[in-house]
Amino acid sequence: MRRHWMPVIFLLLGSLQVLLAYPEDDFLVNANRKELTDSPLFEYGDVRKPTPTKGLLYPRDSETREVRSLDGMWQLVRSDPFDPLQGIREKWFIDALRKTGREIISMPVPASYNDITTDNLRDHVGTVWYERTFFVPRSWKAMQRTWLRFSSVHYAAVVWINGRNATSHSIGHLPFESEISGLLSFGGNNRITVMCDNRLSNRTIPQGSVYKVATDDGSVPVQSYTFDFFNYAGIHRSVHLYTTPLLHISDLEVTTQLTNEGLGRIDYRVWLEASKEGLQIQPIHLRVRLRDKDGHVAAQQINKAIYHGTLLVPNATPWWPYLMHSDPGYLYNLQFELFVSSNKKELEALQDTYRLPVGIRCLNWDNDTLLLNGKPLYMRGFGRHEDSDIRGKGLDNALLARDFNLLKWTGANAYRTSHYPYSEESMQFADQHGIMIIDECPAVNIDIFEPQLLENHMSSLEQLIHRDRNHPSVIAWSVANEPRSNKKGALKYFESLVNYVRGIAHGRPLTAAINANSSSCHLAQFLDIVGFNRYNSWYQNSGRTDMIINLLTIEAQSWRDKFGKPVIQFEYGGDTMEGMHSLPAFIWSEEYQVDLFSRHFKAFDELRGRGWFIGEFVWNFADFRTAQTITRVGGNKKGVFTRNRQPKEVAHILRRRYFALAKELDMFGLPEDLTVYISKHIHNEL
Ligand code: GCB
Repeated sequence: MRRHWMPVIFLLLGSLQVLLAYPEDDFLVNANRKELTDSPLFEYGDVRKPTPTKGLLYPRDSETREVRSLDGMWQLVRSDPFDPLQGIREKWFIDALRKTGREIISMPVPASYNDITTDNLRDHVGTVWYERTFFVPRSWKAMQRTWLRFSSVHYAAVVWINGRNATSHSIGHLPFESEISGLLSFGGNNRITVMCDNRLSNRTIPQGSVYKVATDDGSVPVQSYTFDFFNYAGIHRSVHLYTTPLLHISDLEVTTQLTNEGLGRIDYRVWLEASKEGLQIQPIHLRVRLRDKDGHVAAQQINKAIYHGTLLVPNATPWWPYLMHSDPGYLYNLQFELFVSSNKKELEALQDTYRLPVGIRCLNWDNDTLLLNGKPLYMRGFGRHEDSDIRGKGLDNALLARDFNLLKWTGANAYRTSHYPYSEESMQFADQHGIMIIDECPAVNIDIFEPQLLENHMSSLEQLIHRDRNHPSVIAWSVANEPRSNKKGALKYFESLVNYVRGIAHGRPLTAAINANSSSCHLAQFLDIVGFNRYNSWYQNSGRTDMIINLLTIEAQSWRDKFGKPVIQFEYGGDTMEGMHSLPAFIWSEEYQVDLFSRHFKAFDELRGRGWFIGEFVWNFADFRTAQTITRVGGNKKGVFTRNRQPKEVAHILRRRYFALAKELDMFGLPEDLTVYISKHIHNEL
């Protein structure tokens, strides 16, 4: 009898816990913009540091691990926008969602849910519930642990397996995982239920607010936010099940160095984790083997009960960015093997294997420049978005491959993950193709600086750095995009934030994309690289491309004079309707975009000569969806490519510049199709 009641009590306690962990008041705040004009000065001494995340290695199969995807068609029901937690109170997770009697919608994973249906799911505010079933093989029960890993759910998620709470997470675009061995039916069918909440508040990263509006059909909650991209939501990236042995490698950290003589150095650290049963297993040896692209062992080490060390690699092949070397993106394979004691030979009882792609390179910076493998970098690239028709922010490998082909076609060597962490698959692609990444956390347009926000902001950076620290492509962390850094509250806030991030930055400089002025910004002083966003001849002096060069060079110089650090322009551009032409140029026309870019190029060349200007980033790579406003025609049209990834006229001009820079800086030959035959006199000119 007592046994019979146990699961019920457990479930009741479980849902109470979830409800308590869900502060409803945080979301339904009044969006009175007057309240947001400046924030009170908080004392940050008491801000709790976020608990560091654990694990999170990208799921890879090996001799000792299996990976299964839970991607595919799931089922979705939406909650009443005015009662987003009804499903928790009524325990929708206990049984199949169809038992709720609500409309069931077929929903692909990964994808944003917003643009899949034909109704107002697009603008839904609050929670939706996802569900699917899956089999777990019987063989997984013995001597294994099973983990459930989400690569990203936006914004917050609570997860149940077979009606029992498995995990929860908030902050979109970041992975989370949990062991679910104790919740599964091995050899049977299992049900996974996910509640996903898209509401943004003053404390979420990024911020937003939910308020009520009176419509013809009664009042409805509406999400407002100041950032300029659509707040897509849902299970945005892949969901995996994976197994590990009872004692396994749970985390890895590598840093690399390279000497002038070509000696590579890899410092590594390994974390192990054991289940209760695994505690009896005695790890004895760790073998770390570095293999080159052809599979030859380039270095190795066997440690007895020591889980950190250094590999030296004579004549290492360095990791170079695209168009800085003829073989960019060179990756080794670093294999970690854990052996346990056995009566047999010492390396016979293999317990766990994990392989990590590693690029050997060194990154340094000073007050003038950023150096990769001893060479000063000049970054030519883009701000981007994960955004496409129908899928929204859902991972799409076809789109990813197309985007990288276009990046390389333009001759770009870098991009910023504006304004949130991009998929792990895209980070792996960047490593492989030699594209440098300015890795940005999701703190876009933050405005009201308060301690709880700071804690979440710290956590978003901790999770980002933890996820991406082993990628050679990551050359800087961006701590924010366009925070209201001229406000009083920003000073203490960013001092605390940057102090915290310095301790975990893992050998990368800190930067941010700032739109305050150099005279009033409270953030730039804490950074290693000053990045600014400025829309000359667009938001300022619209229609006047003849005012760019002076204003831009004066502004860049002012950042330099005040902070004495390398400077990058992270955003410039103008909205352009594909196919709209005007001679002379008129704003929104393709000619205007060309003219605006060309004037910027001239200013950049002037600034490059001054020795501390180290990068130019276009806004944006492609057109993207935004909230509905009268300044956006179907979205933001500042793309060099359309949302469908076809070039506007300016793409061809930008390509000529980026390849000209590759030729000038790294002596790369120009692609043959950069120009078309015009006449025998001008064929070879750029
Ligand atoms: C900015 C923002 C970016 C916007 C862009 C624009 O400063 O950083 O998110 O999309 O301006 O086009 O207005």
